[in-house]
Amino acid sequence: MKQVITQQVKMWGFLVGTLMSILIVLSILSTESIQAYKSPVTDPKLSGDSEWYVYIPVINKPLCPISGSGGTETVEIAERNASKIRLDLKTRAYQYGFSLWEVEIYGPGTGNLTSGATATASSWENTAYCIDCTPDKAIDHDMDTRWASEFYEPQWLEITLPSPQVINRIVLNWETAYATEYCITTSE
Ligand SMILES: [Ca+2]
Repeated sequence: MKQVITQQVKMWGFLVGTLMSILIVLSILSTESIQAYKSPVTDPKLSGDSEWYVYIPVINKPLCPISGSGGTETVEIAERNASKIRLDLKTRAYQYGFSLWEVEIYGPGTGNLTSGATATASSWENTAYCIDCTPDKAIDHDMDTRWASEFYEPQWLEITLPSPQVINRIVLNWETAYATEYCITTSE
């Protein structure tokens, strides 16, 4: 009997411990996600203005969800090294696809970093309404050309810079077919 009670105590102790660990991890992730979008943090490693510093790791997780309103949208993000920038487009404003005239990526004090970049996407439109609206049209520095997806959701667009860069701002120039909700993920 004593052995059975001991086993049950161990089992419940394990379950409670596991549940608490999950809750702690979820709490940390939620807090950091909000901070990354609402309150950009400068990585002190990059500032070089102090010999001593507390290391703050740049957590590279999705900025999500972001509510879109179309037109030109500027998304300020915490400084981080990135060579890939991915847009996960969740919901459409209209029954057509998603479409972007241009995606601009900036770092502190830099111009648009997409020169020499490449782009891929989940799909693109090639119809009489939008001929060869391929992903590269979103980074060709031409506001008269655009990438457009096929007419379903979700979709994604991924941009690869020629080399990792410090970035802190992404500007989306939407055609009429914008995303009402999307996420941005960066990686080195
Ligand atoms: Ca363009």
